[in-house]
Amino acid sequence: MIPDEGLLNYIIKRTDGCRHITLIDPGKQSAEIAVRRAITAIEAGSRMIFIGGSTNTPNEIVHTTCLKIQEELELRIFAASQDPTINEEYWKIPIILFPGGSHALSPSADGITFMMLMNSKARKFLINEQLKGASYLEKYNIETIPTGYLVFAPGGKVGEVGEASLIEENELELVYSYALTAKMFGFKTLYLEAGSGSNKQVNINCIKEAKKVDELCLIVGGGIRTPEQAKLAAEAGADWIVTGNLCEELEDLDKLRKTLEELITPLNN
Ligand code: 1GP
Repeated sequence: MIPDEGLLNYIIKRTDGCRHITLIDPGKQSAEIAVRRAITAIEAGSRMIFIGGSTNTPNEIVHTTCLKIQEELELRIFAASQDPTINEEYWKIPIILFPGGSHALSPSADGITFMMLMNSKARKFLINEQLKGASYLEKYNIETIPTGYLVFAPGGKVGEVGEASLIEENELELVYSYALTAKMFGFKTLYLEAGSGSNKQVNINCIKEAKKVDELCLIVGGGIRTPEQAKLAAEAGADWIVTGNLCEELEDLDKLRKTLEELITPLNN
């Protein structure tokens, strides 16, 4: 659901401190489970849902997952409209496609991280997949969030599949140049990625370096599992923290709620 202030404004505003994104991989769970996880994550304070992850998930599965989450959010918004103690806006949480290419799209999504994998060696991830997907996004009126995507060592599967020249933690000048280039291209957000399931989060000095470029909203993810790691990234300048595996591993929804609350609550304090 698109918040009243509009999708891009909602994403890039800086008044809230650091916020949290839950990444849901529709290839790893049924749509019903994805809905329960998304709702629990929102109750715990997560303020955006990314849909993506596995390579080659069919469009149909991605679409069903987006649709079912949107239907549940509509119910929550309706319930809130009948209850003066609940703010409807709380449930207007964007469902955003976080694709690995021009596949895995859905007209039910509110938007898409329209990304350039800036440190890829492959034309495919610099411009070709974007060319393939552009008409679809126009046809279904899916809002694009212009995003620079940088993969840091160790990089994991995305580093490998995306043929990235992985950025090492001491390459601070390079990070700054990438961030500057992202801004000059007109990207609104820059996603600093260590790779899903990585044993190392993006180095805090790299986050600080990217933060030196103003007007870029920083999304940081990969390997973040503890409140301490999330807090470090937030203090270094992340506007959004993404966690994926952390949520996928917790089948019990009460545990998921508690774990996410412990990670998200300190981000704004
Ligand atoms: C992957 O940055 C995200 O693109 C999330 O990574 O699964 O390690 O949380 P994790």
